[in-house]
Order: sequence, then structure tokens, then C-alpha cells
Amino acid sequence: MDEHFYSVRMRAAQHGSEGQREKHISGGELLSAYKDLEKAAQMLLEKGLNHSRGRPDFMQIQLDFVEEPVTYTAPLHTATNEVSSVEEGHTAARKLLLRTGVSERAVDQAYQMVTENSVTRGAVLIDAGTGGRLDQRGDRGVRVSRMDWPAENYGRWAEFHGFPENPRMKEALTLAAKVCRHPAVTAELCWSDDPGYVTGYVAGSRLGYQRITKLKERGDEQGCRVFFVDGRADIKSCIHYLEKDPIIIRWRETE
Ligand code: PML
Ligand code: MG
Repeated sequence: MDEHFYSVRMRAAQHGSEGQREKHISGGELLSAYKDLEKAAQMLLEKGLNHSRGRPDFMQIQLDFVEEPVTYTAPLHTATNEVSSVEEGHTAARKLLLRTGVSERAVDQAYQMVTENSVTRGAVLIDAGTGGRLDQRGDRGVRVSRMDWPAENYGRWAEFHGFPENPRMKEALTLAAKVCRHPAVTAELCWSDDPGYVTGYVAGSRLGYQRITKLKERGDEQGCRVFFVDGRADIKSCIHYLEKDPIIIRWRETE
């Protein structure tokens, strides 16, 4: 397909009064053809303006022409793990992470880091073996960008698998598929910073996208996004892939 794409990114925040620490409200990433840019920007504007984390007093919508060729990839195999408490949810998450090959030490470190760095905006990269932090991005973390899953293809996927169409799940599945296809990434652990959304997931290329129905209590605004990465790999090139390589999810019924 000889189509050029634009990366459209949105970031909304609340600064409040002088000296207050910035509060992340919402972020969004899309890949759009030139003719659909108006619709894409409108979608992101609406997302940022109507978020349960609050009303933004700052928003940025940025457009960048994507020069790199787009790679098409299949979505991850998806399953839902029903749990009845946060504790049960984290026990399930830990087990799934260990199954991907992440060490017990790294899992413990990740949980500790998440509690300490409750304000990290993007993802934190952690060594899947030692548990040490691999990115040097501080509070900002790494923001995965340049990925999308066209609505029509996602809709067919959701219907085929009996999932209700859920924009949050679509975004998370898209991000996880991009992240986990990188050979240095062992697994991802994520739950939302939206106080009303308690489902999270553990993902890995072979494990698939394993949703866990309760990873925090309702009302909690603390989210988490951790990538467990092989510490011997070239981390700079892994981060470059996460931020810059354009990936589009494409599902075929036979997959
Ligand atoms: C987010 O809101 O940023 C993450 C949502 C993760 C879970 C999505 C799902 O599978 O329901
Ligand atoms: Mg969010």
C-alpha cells in the first residue's frame, strides 16, 4: 500500500497553581492518512477534554509526517483472567510475569518502583533479570508512539472474539502488540491511571495479552506501565523502536 501516514499525538495535563507538580490527564496516539487528519485531531481533542482524571489546563496536539515505512502486525492472542480482589489480581499478574521469564527479583523491583514513582507519565523499562531501571527518563518515562489499529479491522476482531468494542482496550492492545514484538521485550505489566478503570494486563509475545479484571481499587488514580527488557540488548535502539517505528495492527480471520 503506497500510503503515507502522519503521527498524531495528544497530551493533556493540569498544572494548577504555581509550584504544583504537573498532573498527567490523558495521552493519545494515532497514525492517520492526510485526508483523515481533521477527524484524528478531533478524536484526540475529545479524548483529552473528557477524562475522568480531570479537566486539563494544558493540551498539545502534534502532527508529524512519518517517513519510515509502516510495518503491519497481528494482534496478540487475548484472554481474560477473572479475579475477585486486587490481591488476587496481583498474584495472577506475578505468576504470568514469571511465566514469560521475568525474574522474581525484577517483579519485586517493578512493584517497588511503581509505588515510589507514582507520577511517571510514560513507561518504565526494567531489566527482566536484575530488576534495575534501564531508561534514563525519570518522571517522564518512555512514551510509546506511532501505532494504530484501524477501527473497521478492530471491530471485526472484537466481534469475532466476542469482546465488546472498548476504545481503552483497543489502545492497550495496540500498544502491547507493538511493544511485545520487539525481540528485547520479555513482558509488559499495565493498569490504568483512570480512577474508574480497574482492569489491567500482563502481555508477552508468547503469553499474549492477559487481561486481569482487578489490579487496583476503584477511585485509585495511580496507574502503572512497566516493560521488562533483556538488559543485554541495545536499549537505545529498543527505545527508538518504541517511540519512532510506525506499526499498524492488522487482524486476519485465519490468524
Ligand atoms: C489504560 O487505560 O491506559 C490501560 C488500560 C488497560 C486495560 C485495558 C483492557 O484490556 O481492558
Ligand atoms: Mg490513561
